[in-house]
Amino acid sequence: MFNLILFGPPGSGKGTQSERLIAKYGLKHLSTGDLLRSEIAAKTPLGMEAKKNMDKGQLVPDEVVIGMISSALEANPQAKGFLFDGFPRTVAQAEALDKLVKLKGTQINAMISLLVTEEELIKRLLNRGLTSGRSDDTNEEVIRARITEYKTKTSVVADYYKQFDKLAEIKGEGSVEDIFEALSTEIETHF
Ligand code: B4P
Repeated sequence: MFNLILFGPPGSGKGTQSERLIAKYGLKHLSTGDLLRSEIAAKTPLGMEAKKNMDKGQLVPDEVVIGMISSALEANPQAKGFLFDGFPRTVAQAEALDKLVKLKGTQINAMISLLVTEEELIKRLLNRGLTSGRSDDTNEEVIRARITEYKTKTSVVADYYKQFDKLAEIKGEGSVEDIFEALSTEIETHF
């Protein structure tokens, strides 16, 4: 199995690049943001509770997202590998993921982090908010809160993988195609 984490702040291109990477490498895409938005669309109790955090730009509680990832891993026994997008976002989530993949007899092969300036992130997210219908993309205050959550709780997750020599960093600004090429080159060094 080949398991990859695509990492970066909100708006860094994780979702955009994930779509291309799963098509190229045949990995199963697991995006906690997408899973949460499906729960919201289906108006489940989990979704309604998560929406309160998401609308304020806050992270959803660890136990909720860890439970979702655990179920998704169980539901895909035939997958030849997973691309984790937007997960893990805290050290507790990273530790839980390590245990979950170990139970499956596998491991995380690499984390690739997309580096993008704050100014560019805000521009991209406000721009997406014009068409996405996402309530967390339309208000600059909420976008700034998401970036603050990233700086205080999520950025340390990169250090967690760095200690195991699994972290690579890629410039996330430039054309989507060029970033995809740089990601592909990096991924292929881990096969
Ligand atoms: P996510 O759905 O993960 O949202 P995101 O980080 O904002 O999106 P992403 O980074 O994938 O967007 P992309 O760059 O592709 O999370 C939403 C919320 O869910 C979180 O705030 C949190 O509340 C909750 N949540 C999710 N996972 C959680 C977890 N593990 N724990 C706790 N809470 C969790 O796209 C951004 C825009 O940039 C797009 O419009 C795109 O077209 C554009 N773009 C992409 N690449 C570009 C490029 N190279 N140049 C110009 N524009 C580009």
